Amino acid sequence: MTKKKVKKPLTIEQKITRRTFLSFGVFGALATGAVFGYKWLYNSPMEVKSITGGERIPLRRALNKTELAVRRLLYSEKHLVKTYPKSMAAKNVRENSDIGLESRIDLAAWKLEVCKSNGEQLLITIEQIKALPKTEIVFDFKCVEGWDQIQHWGGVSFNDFIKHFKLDAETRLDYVGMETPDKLYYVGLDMDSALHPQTLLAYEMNDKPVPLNHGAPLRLIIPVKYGVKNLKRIGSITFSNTRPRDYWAEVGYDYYLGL
Ligand SMILES: Nc1nc2c(c(=O)[nH]1)N[C@H]1C(S)=C(S)[C@@H](COP(=O)(O)O)O[C@H]1N2
Ligand SMILES: [Mo]
Repeated sequence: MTKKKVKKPLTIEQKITRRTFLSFGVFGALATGAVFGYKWLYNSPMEVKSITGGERIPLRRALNKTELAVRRLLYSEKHLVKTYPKSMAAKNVRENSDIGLESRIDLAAWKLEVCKSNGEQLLITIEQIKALPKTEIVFDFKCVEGWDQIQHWGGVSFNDFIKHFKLDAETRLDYVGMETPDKLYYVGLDMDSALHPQTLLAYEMNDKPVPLNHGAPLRLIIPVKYGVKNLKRIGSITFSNTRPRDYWAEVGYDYYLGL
């Protein structure tokens, strides 16, 4: 029979020494990790300046993912923007900036370009869009510059547009990008907001075709966002998992700009 070796209990001092040793070990490992992690981040390439204000790519990627996750947590497509009776809609609709509207446009030749993520491209006429069910909204349009106005818009809901043109697969991506035909004004939208039931591709303002200065022949009306995201004169629509470029985010405005 072998004699069982009885383990002698550690003294208090021994326990303290051992814990101190362990603590230093863990602390050392964490510190080394932090230093290498920081060096790795610091040596990582910068993001494309145009997307948002100049951050290391891995950090921006983490920030963007966190933002999407938080937005999804807080966001509900059931939360509708307040609407008003038509009689309250402004007759003299305010006009803000006109970037991307300065070049001449041949309304008869205009086609909406939709770029699918598989590379396929759709060219859609305004007649095709007007043939879809019409949705109208009267809501308080808000510009970050400090004005708001109750306005009446009509068009096809983005959801109906997606369904009709069989773009459901694209909606699994994180973002939608929209640009003017001359590419001078452009916005990026998170998919949830684009698919919000009140988001419209509008071709009517106060029951008449959208005037040139308000974005003829087709503009975006996205009531869950500030005015800047409501792109006038849409030329193209893209879908992606990376943030599309955004005119005002490039100079430091919040990318999301939700209300
Ligand atoms: N193409 C284009 N769309 C645009 C803008 C612009 O300068 N160019 N300005 C935005 C801003 S800041 C606002 S407040 C609204 C104003 O739309 P409105 O001119 O029809 O009032 O359009 C948005 N869409
Ligand atoms: Mo604005």
